[in-house]
Amino acid sequence: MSFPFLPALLGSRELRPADLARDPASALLRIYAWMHVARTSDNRILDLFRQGMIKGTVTGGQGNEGLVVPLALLADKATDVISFSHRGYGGHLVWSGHLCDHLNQYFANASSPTLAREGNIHHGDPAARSLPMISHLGAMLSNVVGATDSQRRLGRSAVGFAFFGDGSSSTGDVHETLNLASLLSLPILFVVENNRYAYSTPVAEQFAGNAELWQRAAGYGIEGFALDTTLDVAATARTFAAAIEKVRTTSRPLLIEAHTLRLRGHAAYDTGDYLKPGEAEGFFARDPLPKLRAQLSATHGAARHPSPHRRCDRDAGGCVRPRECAPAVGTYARRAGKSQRRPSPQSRPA
Ligand SMILES: Cc1ncc(C[n+]2csc(CCOP(=O)(O)OP(=O)(O)O)c2C)c(N)n1
Ligand SMILES: [Mg+2]
Repeated sequence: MSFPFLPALLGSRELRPADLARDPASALLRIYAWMHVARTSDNRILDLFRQGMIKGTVTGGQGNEGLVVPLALLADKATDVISFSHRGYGGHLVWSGHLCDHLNQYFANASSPTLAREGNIHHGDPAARSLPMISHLGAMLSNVVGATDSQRRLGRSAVGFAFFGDGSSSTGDVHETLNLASLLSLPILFVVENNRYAYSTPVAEQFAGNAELWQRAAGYGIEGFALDTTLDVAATARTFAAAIEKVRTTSRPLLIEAHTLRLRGHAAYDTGDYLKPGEAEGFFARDPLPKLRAQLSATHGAARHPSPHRRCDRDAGGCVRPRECAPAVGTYARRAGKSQRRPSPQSRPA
């Protein structure tokens, strides 16, 4: 299948710490572009679900882009290992493939990354060390530990990225894996996506005495800290860059409690009727995307560039206009026709 070219603004999937120091405005524009395309397409996926075109359900990453996008851009995609949670759609876009690959996945089309065996967010890119997420919360963490250990034994300076939610943090798998990673001194960045809810259960009903999850790090003999990813995307990216560097060089695990948002509730069916009056409005007021847009508009407007939002939308138009040939983008596309394609039962010899 022939996919349209990626818009120019999405030409790079990489972000080096030096980019943030040398040219912060264009580094931020790159982060914004990926956050924007993640938000726009996540919203579109929700619309398509409501039109009955997607089966099962969809768990959106709206509100979580300021967390997953900078981390996915900063990771070394040639060696690192990652397993996104069900809020990691923006991270999948950065790590693997073309937007159309991901839409094929939601539509369960035959040419989807999982060859239509799985739907929605339950996929990854194993050949590129993005381990496919499964429903069983907490279960992916030990896989990240195993795959990262394997990379290190092969002499590669890999870091593992393990994402899990505030609710998932209560599973036994999470505790076992944090303990083992510390014992074996493995370079894993454990990221708790604390959006303050698990389904309709608020954190106050999940942990005794308003526990701060990052403080659990001490119990495993590792470092930890909390970070609000909704405030200042540039500061978040700089903090993540330093954290990744530390984990890579010390080979010690690190636990980050990342405060984040779940703007569209748990899943497509969530009406939010359990929220207190005004609570949803409070979430939207903390949304990092409009704040980053305003910040960049001020910078780029002053430099007589089109506003980043308009530039993003203009470029993203290329995503929906078919072109003649498929460019080599992303890892799925590079492997197309090789390991990803298997004969259908009908075409197999009897
Ligand atoms: C071990 C396990 N228990 C329960 C579920 C059902 N379940 C799916 S998502 C979810 C809520 C998870 O909350 P959290 O970890 O905070 O992530 P969030 O959805 O808020 O991003 C639950 C309970 C599951 N998939 N796996
Ligand atoms: Mg949660």
